[in-house]
Amino acid sequence: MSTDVDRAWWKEASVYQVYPRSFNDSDGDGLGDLQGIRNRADYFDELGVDVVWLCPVYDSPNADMGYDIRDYRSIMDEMGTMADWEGLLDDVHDRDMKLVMDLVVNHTSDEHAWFVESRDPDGGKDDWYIWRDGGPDEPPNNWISLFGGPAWTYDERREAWYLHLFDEKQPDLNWENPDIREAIYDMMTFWLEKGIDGFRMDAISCISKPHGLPDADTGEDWFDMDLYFNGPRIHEFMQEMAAETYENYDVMLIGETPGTDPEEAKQYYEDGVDVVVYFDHMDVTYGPGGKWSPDYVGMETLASAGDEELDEMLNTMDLADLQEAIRHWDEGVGDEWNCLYMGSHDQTRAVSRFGDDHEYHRESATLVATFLLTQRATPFLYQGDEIGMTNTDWDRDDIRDVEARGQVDILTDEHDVPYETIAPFVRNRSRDNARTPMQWDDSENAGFTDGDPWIQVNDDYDRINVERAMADPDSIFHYYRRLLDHRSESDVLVYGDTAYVLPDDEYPNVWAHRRTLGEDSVLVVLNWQAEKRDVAGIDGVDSPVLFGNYDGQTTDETTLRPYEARVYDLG
Ligand code: TEU
Repeated sequence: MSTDVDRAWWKEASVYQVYPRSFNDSDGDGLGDLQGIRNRADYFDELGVDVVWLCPVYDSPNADMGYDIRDYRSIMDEMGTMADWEGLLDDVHDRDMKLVMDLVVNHTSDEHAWFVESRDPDGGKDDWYIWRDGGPDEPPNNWISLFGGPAWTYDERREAWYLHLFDEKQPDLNWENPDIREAIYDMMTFWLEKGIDGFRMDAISCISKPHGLPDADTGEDWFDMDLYFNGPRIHEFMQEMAAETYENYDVMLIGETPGTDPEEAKQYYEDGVDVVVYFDHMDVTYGPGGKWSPDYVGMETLASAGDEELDEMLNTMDLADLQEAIRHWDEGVGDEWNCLYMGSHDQTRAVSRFGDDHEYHRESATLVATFLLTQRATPFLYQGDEIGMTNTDWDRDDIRDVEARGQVDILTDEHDVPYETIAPFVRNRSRDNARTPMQWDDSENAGFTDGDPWIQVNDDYDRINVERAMADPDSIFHYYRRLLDHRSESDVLVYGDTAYVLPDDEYPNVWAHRRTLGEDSVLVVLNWQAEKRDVAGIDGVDSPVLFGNYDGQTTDETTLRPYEARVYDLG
């Protein structure tokens, strides 16, 4: 084992993301809650993760499921009480794990007391948000929201426009105002003093807005959102935040930084952020039109396509693009560090997106696990991906995601497309797919709740559930558990440098990379397809297999089976 590495606990750690609303309901109201998470605290330990990141549990009217905060210092009623939260923190710490909290400070809810006062012309907080005067028919600039539709809403009470980069119920805070910054830093210190182990900083690259809020460039079918990200004062704010809040605490800082490239990321690292969350590897499955564009495949093609064709259209991926995304960040940040996720509460299910959620469900989910856990990056697991939860179909009325709802409205109302045509988009794009209740067992509602779940349960829960996964030593769950365990013992898997070996034309749909640290070296080969592939020509495939997702593999057998993943020990 080499010790010549720049060690940090948050590099060696694995992070497990909990979406509390959908994790476990203890009181039968159909919504997950803190006590529900506490009841399952041993589960984290059994899986072998080190950090639990909790999506927002603060008081909120839930227009964007907790990302619209009404009160930063209290817990949402449906989730429980501050005492429950403190109990959870203890439960996590008692198991030698750490707790990271979401920090949503680009915006608040429009029901936050600050905004209520800000709307009031005599409220005394008139410049706590981003307001512009003007008639009700003419928004101050051409910006559109990241969720679709205009980024400005006219407020009758104040007779002015306010900016919201996200939903209209999420007004953007005015970070130019030192009072707001101080109020946020106080709030952050409040949580740090409670003993949390880090923040996941939501949309943090959006907090500094360009001077004068100029119009964005547009074309016929595109809109340049670059103006929204990494504004002129971003690093000044980030440095001030570090100095005023977390600098003297041993915490993990995760910056969610849409619109950021590795060069920019390095500046965040200098500011004090430990890892930034990037999206490039998620975009590789979208195709040229992006996530929701109606021009993506053409609605007519979509309407007439069969299931298989649809799946191709909506979930295509070229391994070369995936490699470019990963490599861009790995090489781009140099000696700094990355994190990596294959799913989150904002994404669709990893196995449905990157694998085959039918025939090769287990094989492809474990291949994705192998990919995730063998990169030079802190791995983030999203709840349910460790048992291979899948995307599902959505009736229009069942959609809960504010983004998906907005985009569906735009497509049906402005582009006149029937919902049936868009439904495959919803199955393959909507964030609701990640938010269906955690599938604990095969009892009613997958063991998530005794009441009416707030969002539909995926009906594959009789097959895909925790109880079943834990009872089967070959399950996806146990594969994750073993590989996590392996990674935590392996300096080369955590700190080793990466050499990108494949894909290339000779081995279509095969991924390979090597990790090397001093004398230690491993080779990861992933047969990312339903066909078998002989990989005899790849240097190192005659070495002993350290790890793999098929039973009975032999090292002299160089043909990889469907979605087979192998990690070879090169010595
Ligand atoms: O997401 C920020 C962000 O960049 C989103 O545009 C993200 O790309 C989108 O949700 C993908 O569809 C964060 C949170 O993770 C998300 O859940 C919130 O809705 C959003 O901020 C607003 O707080």
